[in-house]
Amino acid sequence: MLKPTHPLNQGVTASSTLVRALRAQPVESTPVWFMRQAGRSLPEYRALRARHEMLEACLTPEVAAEITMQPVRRHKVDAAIFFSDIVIPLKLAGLAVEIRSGVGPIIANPVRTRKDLESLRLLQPEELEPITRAVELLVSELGPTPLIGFGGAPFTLASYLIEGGPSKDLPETRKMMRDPELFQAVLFWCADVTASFIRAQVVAGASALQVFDSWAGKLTPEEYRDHAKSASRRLFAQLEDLRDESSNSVPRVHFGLGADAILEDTLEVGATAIGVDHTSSLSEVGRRLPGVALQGNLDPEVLSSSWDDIEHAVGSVLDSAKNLAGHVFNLGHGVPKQTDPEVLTKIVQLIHQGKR
Ligand code: 1CP
Repeated sequence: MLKPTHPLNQGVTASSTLVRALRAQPVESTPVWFMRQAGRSLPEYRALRARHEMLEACLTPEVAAEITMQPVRRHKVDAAIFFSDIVIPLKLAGLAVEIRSGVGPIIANPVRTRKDLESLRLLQPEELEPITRAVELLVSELGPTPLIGFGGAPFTLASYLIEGGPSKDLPETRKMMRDPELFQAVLFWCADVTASFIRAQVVAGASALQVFDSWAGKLTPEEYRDHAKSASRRLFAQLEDLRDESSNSVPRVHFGLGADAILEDTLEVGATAIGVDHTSSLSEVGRRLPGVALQGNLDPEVLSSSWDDIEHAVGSVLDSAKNLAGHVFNLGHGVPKQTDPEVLTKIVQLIHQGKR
């Protein structure tokens, strides 16, 4: 159960366009936010990060809250996404994690054997305090703007844990899939620590949550169903009781990159709304998943085109979304770091004006 001070419970964010659109309720204008809106493309982010290492920034509540606020202030997006990273639960659970600039997360002792698995432990509530504190600071500053809590899907998080860092082909992960029992136990552990991480954000005040399965598309649909799906179900099962005081669930978005073939599966595991990347068509996904709110799906590459082309591409996304039960405008994946921040601000204005 949520605390009584939760903004979704108090009705402060329940009437926001984000929460209503994710609940497939009518909205006066399409809500918009951008995956990876915090960071990278913003000069004010780079200035702050010059003084704080990535992990330190994530785990210092005032800094994490400030970085989360930056795109809200600048672009006037309809939601904030908590500034953190999918590997933070690993760090909080005592693993030696580093986030190397320009590379990504590095895990000093990758988990590859039963013995490695036995060395892992679950999170203690007090270990989540930096997260709770940052979210508390944020929700009081955000007022009516909802905060989205997030975490990595078990498969995506496990790929970092097993590989020890970013990897294109996931060779060690694929090797472990040949020991399905061990693979499942590793994914279940990832599901459990991520569930604690996401729950902490929602209980402290986030009004919606999103699970990122960025590497789901590296699996065939059969591999996903055989090796990854049950762990995602286990994660969502630990989030299903998060409800507001009217017993409405906290919206649960599931985003998979390159996941067109398994969108039904990503809903079935316990999501209430689906994030769609730019390789799928919103209108077609809408027909496949009737009644479900969708989020997406402007191709991030378009952001470096001329404004005329961007306007046209935004219009196409809105057209494709017009018969959906609910639509939250977003990119098909994260904001590329060379993006001109002005362009994002103008897209928000364009969508709020409802122009095509
Ligand atoms: O809007 C935001 O930026 C919110 C914060 C956020 C989120 C939602 C960060 C900060 N990371 C994430 C999620 C995340 N992290 C995902 C899922 C979403 C996605 O696919 O983009 C993944 C796969 C990661 C892992 C990760 N962390 C990578 C990718 C590495 C790879 O395999 O290619 C990287 C580069 C990081 C570091 C990171 N996390 C966040 C930032 C701003 C950075 C860059 C830090 C730096 O170099 O300065």
